[in-house]
Amino acid sequence: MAISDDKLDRQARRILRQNDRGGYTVPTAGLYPYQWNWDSCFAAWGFSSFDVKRAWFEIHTLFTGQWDTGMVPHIIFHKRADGYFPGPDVWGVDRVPHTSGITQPPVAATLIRSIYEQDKRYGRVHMELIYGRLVSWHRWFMKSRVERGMVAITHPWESGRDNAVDWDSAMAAVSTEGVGEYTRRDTSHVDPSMRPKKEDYDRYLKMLYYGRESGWDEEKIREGSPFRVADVGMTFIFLRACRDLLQIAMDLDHLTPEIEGWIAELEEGVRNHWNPAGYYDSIDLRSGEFTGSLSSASFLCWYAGIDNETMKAHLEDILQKVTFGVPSYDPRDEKFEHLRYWRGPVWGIINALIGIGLNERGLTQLAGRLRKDTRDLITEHGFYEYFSPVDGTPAGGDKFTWTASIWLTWAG
Ligand code: 9WN
Repeated sequence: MAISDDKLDRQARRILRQNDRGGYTVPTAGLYPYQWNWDSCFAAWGFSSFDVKRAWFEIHTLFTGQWDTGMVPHIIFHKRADGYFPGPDVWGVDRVPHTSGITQPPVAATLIRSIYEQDKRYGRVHMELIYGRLVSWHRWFMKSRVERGMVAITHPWESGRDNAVDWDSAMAAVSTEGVGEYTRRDTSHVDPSMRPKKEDYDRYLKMLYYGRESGWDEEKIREGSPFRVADVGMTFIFLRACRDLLQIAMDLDHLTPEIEGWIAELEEGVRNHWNPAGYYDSIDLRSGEFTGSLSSASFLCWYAGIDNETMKAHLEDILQKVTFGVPSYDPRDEKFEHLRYWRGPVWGIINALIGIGLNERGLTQLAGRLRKDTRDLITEHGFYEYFSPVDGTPAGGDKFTWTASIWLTWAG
C-alpha cells in the first residue's frame, strides 16, 4: 500500500527537527555535520511551511557567517563536529564562527522572499534586518565574481554540483603536486562509487590550499588560482536572486537602480553562456573554452526568467530517455553515470528550482512531470540525497534536510 501524504509530511517535518542543531540545520546527520549555505536556505523554506519563526532563525544563523567583504561562506562551522573533512582547521579562516573560504549558489534572496511573502506581518522586521546583508552579498558577487555578465566559481564546491562534468576540462589542468596525504571521511559514511573520485578530491584540496595561501584574497585568487569557471547554474541562480531582491527592495521602499543594473548586466551575460552547439553551457575562464556539458543547471533558464525553445526540446528529449527527470547530466552522452553524484543522478532541489521556473513561464506540463517524478522517488524510497534517473535507486545520505524541505514546499 502506498504511504500516505500525511505520513510523508510528518516524516519530513521530523527530519527537519532531527537535523536541527539549535538554530541551524545540518544537511544530514553524520555525512554533513555543519551548516551549509544553500542547504540552510532550503531548510528555512521547509520550516516556513509549519514554523515560520524557526525559518527566520535559520536565516539569521546563516548570516552570522557572513564575511566583512559580503561573502556568505559555503560552510559555517558553529561548533566542533566529527566526521567531516575538510574541517575548520584545514580552511584556516580566522574568524568566529569559523567558516570555509568559498561561497555557494545564492538561492537565499529567492527563498527568503518566499518565506517573507507567506507572513509579511511577522516577517517584516526580519526582512528589514536581512535585506542589507543580502545586498552586500550580491554586491560582493558583482565585484568579485561577475565576469562578462557571468558568475565565476573558484572551486567546484561553490557550484554545489561538486563533480559535475562541467568542471572536467578545467579540473584536468589543475596539478595535484604537493597535496600530500589526507583522510577522507565522506567515503566512510556512504558508498564510494556514488561519490567523487580520489583524483577529484586531490584537486579540490589543491584549490583549497591555493585560496588559503592567498589569505582568501579574491584578487589574488582571480589572478592566479588554477581553476576559474563561469558556471551556468550560478549565473541563472544569481540572476533569479537579483530579480527577487529587487521585489524585496520595492516592498521595503529601498532604492532600486543598483539592483536593476545588476539584472541588466546578468541578462547580457546569459547570452555568453550559449554554446553554439545549441545549449546553455559553462565556460572555462582560463582557456576561454565552453565546457561542452548539458547538465541540469542548463535547465535553470526558466527559473532565471528566460525562455528558450531549444532548451525546451532538449528537456523533452532527455525526459523521454530516463524514468525520473531531471538527470544532472545528459543521459545521451557517454560521460553519464546514473549513480555518481552530479554526473547523472536526479536531485530533488534542482527539480524544484527548474519546476518553479517552468511553471512561471507557462510550461506547466513539463513542470508537472518534474513534480510527479520527484514525488514518486520520495514516496517510493524516502528522503534521500539523490536518486538514479534510470531506476530510482536512492543514493548518498538518508533523511536529508533539503529533500524533506522540497517535499513540504513543492513536491508533496
Ligand atoms: C561539499 C551539503 C553539500 C551540498 C552540495 C553537495 C555536497 C559537499 C561535499 O554536500 O557538497 O560542499 O562534501 O560533498 O554537492 O551541493 O550543499 O549537502
